[in-house]
Amino acid sequence: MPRGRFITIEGGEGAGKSTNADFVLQLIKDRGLDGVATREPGGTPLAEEVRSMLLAERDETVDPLTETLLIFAARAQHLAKVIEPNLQAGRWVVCERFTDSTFAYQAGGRGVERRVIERLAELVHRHCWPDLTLYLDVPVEVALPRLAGRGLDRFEREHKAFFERVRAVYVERADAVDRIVSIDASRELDTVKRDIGAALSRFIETG
Ligand code: Z5A
Repeated sequence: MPRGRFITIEGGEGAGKSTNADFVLQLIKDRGLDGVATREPGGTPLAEEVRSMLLAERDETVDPLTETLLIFAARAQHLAKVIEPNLQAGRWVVCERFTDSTFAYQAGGRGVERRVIERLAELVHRHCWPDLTLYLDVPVEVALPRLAGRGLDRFEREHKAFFERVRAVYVERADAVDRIVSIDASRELDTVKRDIGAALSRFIETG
């Protein structure tokens, strides 16, 4: 049984990750391939509990290293229980967010040293990096209004400069890392989906 492929969808809040995750999974199934969709932080009951801890508003400020370690703890569980078993069973895994988010939010946003994240990634998933990452790029001033009218979590309450730093790291990684395909997600949803479909087809046919 050939190993499945690991596809991640990345981007800031309101970029359209959830909106496009099912679409990506459907494209994969349309090719006759088996696949599952999941997300981070979360994806297992325990990792979803960690997610709730991370997103909750609280009086106590959360130390950036604590936040980073919690994210990697959830990731280790998610890898062990969902990502690896499905890849080994030949299924394609479509995951909203993974370690590129940690570089963007914890290094870019919070100021955690990148080498800390590199070392944790080495420890937790040295042999399991995404095969393809679809990075949905949206300027902060376009993305934030998309969230209007819904309750905001601890991250979404951050100031604009935080989200600008997050985006800068994403853009830098999209330039530097071959597996990351940047898609302008500020356009109409149909146009974004067309580009996602094209990137996925290229990957399936050549990758
Ligand atoms: N986090 C972290 O810090 N470090 C890590 O390593 C990881 C995560 C893994 C929760 O993630 C938080 O975890 C996240 C970072 C942190 N914090 N924040 N903020 P999440 O992925 O669950 O949260 P999110 O990014 O906030 O989700 P989101 O706001 O729902 O974004 P989205 O999934 O990209 O957007 P969406 O729900 O698909 O779309 C939002 C709205 O925009 C919706 O009404 C859509 O209909 C609309 N939309 C989508 N695309 C379009 C286009 N093209 N045009 C117009 N409207 C659109």
